[in-house]
Amino acid sequence: MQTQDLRDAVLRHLTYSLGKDPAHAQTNDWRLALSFAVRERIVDPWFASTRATYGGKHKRVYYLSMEFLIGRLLEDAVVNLGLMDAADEVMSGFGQNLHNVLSDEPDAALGNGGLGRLAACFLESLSTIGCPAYGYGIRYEHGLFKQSFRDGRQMESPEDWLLRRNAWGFPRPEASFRIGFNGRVAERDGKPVWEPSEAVLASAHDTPIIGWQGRWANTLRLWEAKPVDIFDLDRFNRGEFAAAAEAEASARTISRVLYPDDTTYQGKRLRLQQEYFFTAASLRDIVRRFDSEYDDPAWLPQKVAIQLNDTHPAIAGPELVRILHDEKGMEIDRAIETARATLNYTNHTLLPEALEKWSEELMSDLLPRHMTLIQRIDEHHAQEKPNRKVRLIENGDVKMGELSFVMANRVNGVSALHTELMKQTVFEDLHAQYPDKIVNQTNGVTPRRWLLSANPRLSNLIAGEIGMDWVDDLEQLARLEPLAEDSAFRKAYRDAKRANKAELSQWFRDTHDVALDPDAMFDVQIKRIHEYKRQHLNILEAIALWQEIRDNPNGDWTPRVKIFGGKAAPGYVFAKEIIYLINSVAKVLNADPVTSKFLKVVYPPNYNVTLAEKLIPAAELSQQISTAGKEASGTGNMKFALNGALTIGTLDGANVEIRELVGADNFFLFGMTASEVVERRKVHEHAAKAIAADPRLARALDEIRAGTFSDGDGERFRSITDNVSGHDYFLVSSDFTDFWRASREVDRAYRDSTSWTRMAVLNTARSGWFSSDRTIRGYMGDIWGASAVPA
Ligand code: CRA
Repeated sequence: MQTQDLRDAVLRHLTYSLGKDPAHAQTNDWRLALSFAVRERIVDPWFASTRATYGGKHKRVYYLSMEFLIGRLLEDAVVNLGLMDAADEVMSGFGQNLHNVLSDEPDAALGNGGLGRLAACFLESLSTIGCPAYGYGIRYEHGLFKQSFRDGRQMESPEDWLLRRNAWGFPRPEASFRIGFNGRVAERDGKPVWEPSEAVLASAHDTPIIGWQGRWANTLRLWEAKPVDIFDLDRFNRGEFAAAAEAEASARTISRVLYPDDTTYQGKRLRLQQEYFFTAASLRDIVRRFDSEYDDPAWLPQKVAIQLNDTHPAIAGPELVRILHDEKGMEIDRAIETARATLNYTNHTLLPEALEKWSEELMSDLLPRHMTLIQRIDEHHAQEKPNRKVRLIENGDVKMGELSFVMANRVNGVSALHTELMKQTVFEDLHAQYPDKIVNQTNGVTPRRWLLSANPRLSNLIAGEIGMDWVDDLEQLARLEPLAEDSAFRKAYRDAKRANKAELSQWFRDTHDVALDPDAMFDVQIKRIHEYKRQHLNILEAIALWQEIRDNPNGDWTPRVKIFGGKAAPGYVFAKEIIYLINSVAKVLNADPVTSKFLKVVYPPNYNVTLAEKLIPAAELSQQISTAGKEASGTGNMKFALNGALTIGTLDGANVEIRELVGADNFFLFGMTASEVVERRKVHEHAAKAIAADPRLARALDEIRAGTFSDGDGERFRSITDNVSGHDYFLVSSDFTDFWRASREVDRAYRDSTSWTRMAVLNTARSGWFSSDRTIRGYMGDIWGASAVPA
């Protein structure tokens, strides 16, 4: 019945929504027809969810984020609605392959990395749990750039996910707000009023996000920037064609592109405009919805919880105060208190270069009223904490982290270690003043996407043993634990991994023309390229290993394929050098007839959510090797452990919790701790000392300097070798020796496939805690005071 209905709906949409004759329909048309047919089934639960929220006067959660790295949506929706088999049958009936149809969808990359992907997992968990929530962000015309390699170097080209029709967004031109910039603060009846001199329209697009089993759906509302006046007809008529469209172009610029920086912050006017644009539109929408139900703005904190995803929406503090005070006439200190009781802030990084600051000059120019309100908030804070050291404005800069902290009811870190370090470092003084404000909520990942749909072989195996309850109660995976001792189960588990590896190898052959040995260990490091993540440590280890294999080609080596994936921010020169080095090393190693059967390095370009979904299920070793104290949490690390890859890692971010849960015996630990790192940096010439103590490291560096990977040009990778042997802030040299030791331990462990599989099973069985459902329940209880609506 389900199949018949779905078939009819697909055909109906192909014909009447897309105007295509089945005889001439292309994959893209079938994909859109299926998407519309599936979307149709989301609409009723979506409306029902909205009605239930209004009817029960439930508290709503609003997640404000500059980034939502959602990837493809069709498969998510099909899986959550339980339509996988039906869709497969229907598509085959039309002579289409469901897998090809699903793969045709552009990967919506409206984010850079972990922070954006976390937001996407959270939306899905909020819907699965049935917590009334909205995600608010920007509908970038171009998401994260496309990466390609030319002669080993990163090239960037614009991403174009909207070129083909987007099946998921419902445009809501009626939901538009005028967002002002610049101008001045005037006084009317003795009260300050902001009179902006420029404005753009924020126009909404809604995407329903359906939870597991279609019980609940929330909304992701993304704002598109449009001109207030479409077009200057006078100028056009005067023949000034380009000038006539200028206002439009400049308005649209605001939602044109995603800033491609990950954990580095760029102080650009456009960035601040983007931040204010989406924050102001979202707050107006939130307040409008609140006003439609309640008369008294004092009720706001009871009915609304707003989460600021990092400082990017930090302007929400002064903006909400402006709305409550300037527009609704609430007394200023009460307005500050009310806003503060409503807002919460998640910190995602301690890296100083990522902590946003805006010059007072820019802020006063672009948002003059907000600048005066920030001063007022600063005073309010001064009265509250007279012995304070912290100022919101310092050396001519507004500090957005401090502003967010002061304006938040709760501030959270994203792993236990990160939260502790927040208390000890960036927010030490503020934490002393508000000792109850900082709480921890360790990140999580949605098991629907990262296990059930990305890894059907493992999911089926699990389902055969413990049923399907784990899908929305991931700690049920603990029931697999005894099976680690069951040789038949281990074999099935190993077979599933082997089949995933074979499939990935086939993909590499088809798309990149490289042959991988599916019996080699698949060792994967996929994440943004950043010095603190230390992809250069990993490639140095590969060089050293290659040298040893060459010395002893008949040795008993454990075959390995090292897989890298990740983009570098276009302006991050050092990260791009690392990419170039990895590709250059890969070229030499893979062409070596003697060593390449033991060691290969591959680096597929354009790593994104879709590629992650292919790589993670096939991975056996997960590289989580950041300098301790630098990776706030990581979420890839959780996806790997869940899919049965063992971690080689430092005590950083959520690695610490992963190791605690999966057990120290099932985790390859190496490297300095966060406090050792701090101490080590004080050692004079620490890098030179580490190199002098480790001939392997010295030799690997010399090999680069000799030009082996650069056609004899010894200068090409000087920036890297100089850094690692010189300043070496991220302590690549100091951690190398222990990384080498742990890597060889991995080699030994891999050779005993029984015990390796046992460890892998235990990783899966003990990763249930890393579900984003658990994280969201934590936010609901500790931060938002929100509840799920009973079904
Ligand atoms: N780059 C952290 O570095 C963390 C995610 C999500 C990051 C990761 O360790 O897992 O956030 N920080 O919490 C960030 O974006 C602005 O800071 C990240 O994605």
